[in-house]
Amino acid sequence: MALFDSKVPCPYCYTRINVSKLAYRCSGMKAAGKDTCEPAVDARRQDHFTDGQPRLPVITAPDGSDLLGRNSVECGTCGSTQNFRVCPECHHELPHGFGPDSPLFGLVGVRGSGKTVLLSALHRELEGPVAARFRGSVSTVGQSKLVDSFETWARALSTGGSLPDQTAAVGIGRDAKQTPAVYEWREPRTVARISRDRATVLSFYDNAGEDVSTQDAVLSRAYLAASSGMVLLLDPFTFPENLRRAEERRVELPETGTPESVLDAITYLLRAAHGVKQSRKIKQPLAVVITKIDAFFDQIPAEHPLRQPSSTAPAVSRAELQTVHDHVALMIDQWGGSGLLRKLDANYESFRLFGASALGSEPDYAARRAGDRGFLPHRVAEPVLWLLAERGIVQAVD
Ligand SMILES: Nc1nc2c(ncn2[C@@H]2O[C@H](COP(=O)(O)OP(=O)(O)O)[C@@H](O)[C@H]2O)c(=O)[nH]1
Ligand SMILES: [Mg+2]
Ligand SMILES: [Zn+2]
Ligand SMILES: [Zn+2]
Repeated sequence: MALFDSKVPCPYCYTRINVSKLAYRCSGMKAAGKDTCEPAVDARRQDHFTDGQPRLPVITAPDGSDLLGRNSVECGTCGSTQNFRVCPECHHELPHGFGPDSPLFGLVGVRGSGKTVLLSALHRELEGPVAARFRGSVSTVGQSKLVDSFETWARALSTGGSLPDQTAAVGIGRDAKQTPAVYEWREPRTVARISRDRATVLSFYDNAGEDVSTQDAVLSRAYLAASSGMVLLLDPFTFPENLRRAEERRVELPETGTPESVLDAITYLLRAAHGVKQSRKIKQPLAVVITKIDAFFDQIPAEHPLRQPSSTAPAVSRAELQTVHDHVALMIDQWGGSGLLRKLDANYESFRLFGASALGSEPDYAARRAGDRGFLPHRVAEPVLWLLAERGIVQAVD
């Protein structure tokens, strides 16, 4: 069946893989009278993620290549039959619901745009309020140092701790390739009266888009090519009319260019990744998020949805999306970003503007500490929910 021959990107290495030709890692549940398989360093994991942890072997054919199949293959050494599906390229275990119709959504932003703090906030929101709101479940897949780091940041920020250190974060990204944080979104659905679970995969790696002009670009390009929708973070302080406010508040501005040049770089990569001609618009939906919106609350009426907490209704409201989009467009225009708006219009078939605050209030930028109010994420999940609604995965109402 064509469906089973379709190629879907691996959420860990972004290689397009055939879902009916997966590799399998031995579960170690040996059959009676057989030899036992022993854990060893997996060269593919080592290559892709600098992960040298010994693991049970991936099952190979007599010629030494990985034995591939749609359903679990038997381990020739120990006879185990219930083995784990792994990506034939990077050997990472695949999410339970990974299949031919698994869309993958990602997030990019330049250095300083607020990725680490926002992803830490998103981690909390997805597993808590969002899962409850949509009566679904959101879970992380496998062990991930990155997910552990989100939990550590969230805890530290809640208790008045320091903000992430830029240089350290960049160092980790450069020397060791991190495993992305992968979430599986499952929602009970009823299709033709048969209820089945459908899974959507969210794959985030913390330095995606940090440096669109250097070596990171290779991974960024694969990531952009693999994604069926993207969240792009933009730092409001980097708009021409806000530079003064940035200076007054002692916001440290990394030299990453204007929001317009950031969008140009991402558009260029997206066009290349998806092979979109200059005369056509990019089809993949783009959620453009103005981060740190708390620092601009004075420009939003108190009763506006942008200042209100997220809805608790189990559906996305199109009217609210539009109200938020319109107000953010107005702000961007006043900040000297009309060129950015025109570029979005010219290059994207479907884009939406959002405002979010990971911290909920302004930090002491120079001292790198969260404010007294701590860590109160505000509307960080909305962009992801919109992408899910665009794919019909969560309900949208007028
Ligand atoms: N006002 C405000 N500032 C933020 C917020 N999130 C991050 N920041 C600021 O932006 C800086 C960079 O954030 P970070 O998450 O490390 O950005 P990254 O380089 O993209 O990972 C932080 O040190 C804070 O000064 C927020 O929600 N509100
Ligand atoms: Mg960071
Ligand atoms: Zn892979
Ligand atoms: Zn075995």
